Amino acid sequence: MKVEAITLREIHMPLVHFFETSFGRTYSRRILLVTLHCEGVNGWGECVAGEDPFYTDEWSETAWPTLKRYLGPAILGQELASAADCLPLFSRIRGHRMAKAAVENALWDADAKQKKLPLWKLLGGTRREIPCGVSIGIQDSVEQLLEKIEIELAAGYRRIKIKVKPGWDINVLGRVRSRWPEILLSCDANSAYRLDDLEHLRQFDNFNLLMIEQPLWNDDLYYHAQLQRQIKTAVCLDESIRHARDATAALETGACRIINIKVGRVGGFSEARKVHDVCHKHDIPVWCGGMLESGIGRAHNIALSTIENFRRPVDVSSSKRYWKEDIIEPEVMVSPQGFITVNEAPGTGYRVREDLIERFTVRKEIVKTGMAHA
Ligand code: OSB
Ligand code: MG
Repeated sequence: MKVEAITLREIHMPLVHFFETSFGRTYSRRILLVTLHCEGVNGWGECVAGEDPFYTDEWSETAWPTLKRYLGPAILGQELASAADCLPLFSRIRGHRMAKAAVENALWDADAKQKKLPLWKLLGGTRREIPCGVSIGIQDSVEQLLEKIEIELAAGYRRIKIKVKPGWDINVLGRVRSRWPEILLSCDANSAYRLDDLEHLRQFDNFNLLMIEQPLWNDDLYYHAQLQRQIKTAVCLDESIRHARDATAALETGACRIINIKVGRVGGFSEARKVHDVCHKHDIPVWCGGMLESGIGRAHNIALSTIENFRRPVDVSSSKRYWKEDIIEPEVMVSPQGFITVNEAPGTGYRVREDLIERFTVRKEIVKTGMAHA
């Protein structure tokens, strides 16, 4: 596989409904797309960095120059036997895992297309049916949240996760649980609490939650280990897990009992697999998180979720929950039983709608080697 040219694009896509977490509200996404032009095949990747440096330090404006000046030139013109061959070429570049993942995942996509294999098989997946959950943001009122949950349960989703923060937590969980005592329910704090809040966090144990995701600092393992020893609810780490070494440290110190894998957060499919394998070895279940992706990133999350130890419902839900029109065809659909089914089609199994992408594009640049220019 040889990358002859790279198209970088920024597209704007308004969300059907705003999404609010403990760090803020998003109405519209700015998404960076990477297209690798490889000897007649195009590999597509999505950079999941946010509009602001609130979830991680990476954001849209750091990803663009990192891709253009470092990651793109590092792979252009190189003969790559497999997608993972980009890793040593990126090793000098510190951090910027979401930008790296966009490129590595696009290479996997190109490789799968060239080999005429489904991406999920190339990744070593075995599952054909992926159980899906939804992540529901903070709403203007509890009544609105209950209404949303009702809609998602009726649509078949198998797990409800709600976003929490101080002032939107115990009261809200109480209302949800009294209405639905039996559903699989979890919550995500996106680092909204401190260990001083221990007595408050203990109250989460009253709601039979599947987990509490990232209660403390975004970069912490140590205090999560202290917290996990003192609460019954399983802690799930999201932000804190940047790579397989973090996963090992988290599991060996008891900082969590479950891990959310986001392929962008850990720097691409290769590292996501390693995190998966570490967890599998420790008999710790994982599930695939979401970053309000367009269909391109969503299709990659689906492929990843077919791997064996993805044993909890994933935050990958139907395109129509996010977008009026998605940039892939068919759009992602979830069955009335709450599953996404993967098929045998080569690549992701979804066609990229370049016409629509062109309409959504606000900036575009082609990166080529100096030689290709001459
Ligand atoms: O913490 O899981 C998170 C979205 C943006 C940033 C962080 C998170 C999320 C979600 C959304 O929970 C999941 C989805 O894509 O539906
Ligand atoms: Mg999270």
